Order: sequence, then structure tokens, then C-alpha cells
Amino acid sequence: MNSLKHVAIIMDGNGRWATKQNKDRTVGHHYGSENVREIALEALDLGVEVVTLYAFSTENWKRPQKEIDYLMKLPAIFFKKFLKELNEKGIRIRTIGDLSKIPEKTRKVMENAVEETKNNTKLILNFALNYGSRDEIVRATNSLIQQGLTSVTEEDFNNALDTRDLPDVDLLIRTGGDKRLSNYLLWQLAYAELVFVDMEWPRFGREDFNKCIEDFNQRQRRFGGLV
Ligand code: V0D
Repeated sequence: MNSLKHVAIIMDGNGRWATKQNKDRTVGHHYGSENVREIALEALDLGVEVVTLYAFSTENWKRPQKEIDYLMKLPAIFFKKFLKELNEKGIRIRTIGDLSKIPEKTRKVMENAVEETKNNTKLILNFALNYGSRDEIVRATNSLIQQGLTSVTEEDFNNALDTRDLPDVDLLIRTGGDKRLSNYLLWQLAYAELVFVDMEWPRFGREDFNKCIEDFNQRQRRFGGLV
């Protein structure tokens, strides 16, 4: 019944949301990370298999150092608060992106969470960190070359990507009002439905997530009926 396996989300608008209320941008990131929990729980209730969240892009290193420092603390803050609950509810943590450039402390925290949740089967919460689609494609290509391949199939290529064992993305949601892909999952979005929402990420609630999924289901039905 549910053709929706994989939802990808660009969680945009956190800094703008905070600035609007005369608060520091990091306050927006804080509320943004609380909202990750809300949306993960809703995805769990709806029977979605994978949610891939754009947490930190390869371009985000250009931001002020103070903001980067705060962002790199968020995984630890997040797990301190939610790891127990994630395990109780069967949520498995995964990551994609080039983690080799993430500060060691932050990387260790994430590796630990991936390890501690590896047997959970209800939902994969997949964080894209130091992720860029072109970077991923270049890393995949280099790994194929390293394996000695001189010609590849789509399947070979798929298997060299960070998302190798995940289903294709069915639905992309971008909050914050912009209508761009911003170097996110370009290969994986080949057949995805795209939904753009004007609301900033900290304001985007479970109801809003539901509406996006209704929109997706309606489009699928129309597509199924060839109308
Ligand atoms: C800030 C809105 C959770 C977007 C959400 C390091 C930008 C809050 C995590 C997180 C971020 C990452 C990995 C992990 C567990 C949690 C997170 C970053 C930014 C960048 F294993 N929220 N969050 N990571 N934001």
C-alpha cells in the first residue's frame, strides 16, 4: 500500500528563523535538531523505511567558525537526549558523506551511535554530513577505478555510492522557501517527487510532514491512473 520507502529532507531556514526573532543563528540550529526527533517519530508512525537528512554540506565549511563549532556539537547533544529513545523505538542511525574531514570527537560520537543502533529495524535515520552529491560521485568513481574497473554499469555505480544499500529516494522535501537541490543526492533523486515548503525547518511540524506525504500519495495515484 505504501509506495513511500525513502524520504530525503533539506532542513533549510534554521538561521533565518532565529534571526527573525533576534536570536543567534545557533538557536535556530538547536530547535532544528529538536525537530529532527519530531519528524523521525512521525516517519516511524507512517511506516517510512528511510529518512535522509541534509545536516551539513560540503559547502557549509564557509560559514563563520563559531557556527561550525556549534553545528559539530549537535550530534553529541542530539544523542545525549535521544539515543535511549531511538533504541527503544527501533530507530537505526546511519550517515553518508565524507566523514574523514569531520572533527574526530564528532565522528566518534556518530560512529558510536551507528554501532549502538545497528540492530534496529523500524526506521533508518540517515544523516548526510560533509555531504555533497558531486563529491560523492567523484569518491564513488575513484573507488571503482581503485577496484580496477574500466567500464561500469548503473548497478556498479549504485554500489559505489554512500547510499549503496538504501532504496532510491521517493520524495524530497525542502523547507525554507528555496527551490533548489543544492548538490543533494543528485543520482538518487532521478525519479523522486519534489515538494518545496515555504516554512523554515524549526516550524515544520508532524502535520506539515504528513501533508507533504499526502501530496506525494496524490501524485502517485494520478500517475498510476495516467491522468
Ligand atoms: C543543524 C537542522 C541533528 C539543520 C537540524 C553536524 C542544521 C539541526 C544532527 C545530527 C544539525 C547529526 C548526526 C548525528 C546525529 C544528529 C545534526 C548537524 C546539524 C551537523 F549522527 N541535527 N543536526 N548535525 N542541525
